[in-house]
Amino acid sequence: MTSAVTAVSPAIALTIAGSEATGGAGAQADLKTFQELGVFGIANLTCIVSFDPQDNWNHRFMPVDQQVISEQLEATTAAYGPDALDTVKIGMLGSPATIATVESALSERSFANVVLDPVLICKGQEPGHALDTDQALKAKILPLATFVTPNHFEAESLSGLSIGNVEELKAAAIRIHELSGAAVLAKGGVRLEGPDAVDVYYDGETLEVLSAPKVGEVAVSGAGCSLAAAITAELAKGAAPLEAAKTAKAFVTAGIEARVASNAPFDALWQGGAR
Ligand code: PXL
Repeated sequence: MTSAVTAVSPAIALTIAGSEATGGAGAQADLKTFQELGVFGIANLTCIVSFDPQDNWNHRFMPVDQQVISEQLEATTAAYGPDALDTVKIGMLGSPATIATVESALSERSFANVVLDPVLICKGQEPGHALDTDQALKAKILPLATFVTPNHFEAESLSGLSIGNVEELKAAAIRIHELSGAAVLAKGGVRLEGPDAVDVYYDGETLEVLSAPKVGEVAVSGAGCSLAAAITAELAKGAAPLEAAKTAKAFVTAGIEARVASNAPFDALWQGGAR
């Protein structure tokens, strides 16, 4: 049914991501970020993560049935054609099966902007717990991405390089661009020493270091998700990739400063911090 067109239609963005029950990370962070930046947000869920407070806040992971993931993507892409919805963010996929389902949906219709937050592990998880998932993400989703936002661990894993300083972070960003063809924002975060949180942007032409004073030395839940979601929102509104990265970094810095205290091991970023 068609209703009267509103005077100003917002840009639209889709996140294909997991739910993180406490609202810090995942699809919830993405939707709050989209809304805050004036973008109509859509979330298609891949899994539900419920931390276990009885077991050191470990992740309880429940995948969404593959058929149900396909149906969400079918509904979304039918409701909004390529002109209305050309920007998608990819967060936690969590299994090789989900990666295959999402790959086929992405291949059926081209998106101008595919922002990949290559969630390999979450804070507090052991690296390498799901090597098959990591490998499938690299093989199937990374080549489809137009923008990738690896954190320190993910940048090491994707590039195969070890990263101990900004020069090494630059080398990793360049390598990941060569592998993917995408614009890359490689995040040093609290993992690199020094007073500033340093990220490296590289798109094949421009190499730029984005720097902001660290807000404490402890990671905040939702920072990575919100950064990639803010880049997604800005791209959906028509920003150039480097501008989107700069706006997103400022948004996340303000959100970390205004973080919400939690009994979980990490406080949660507040997307309203930039207001
Ligand atoms: O922060 C990475 C992340 C992304 N998506 C979901 C998560 C997490 C970390 O906990 O649970 C659903």
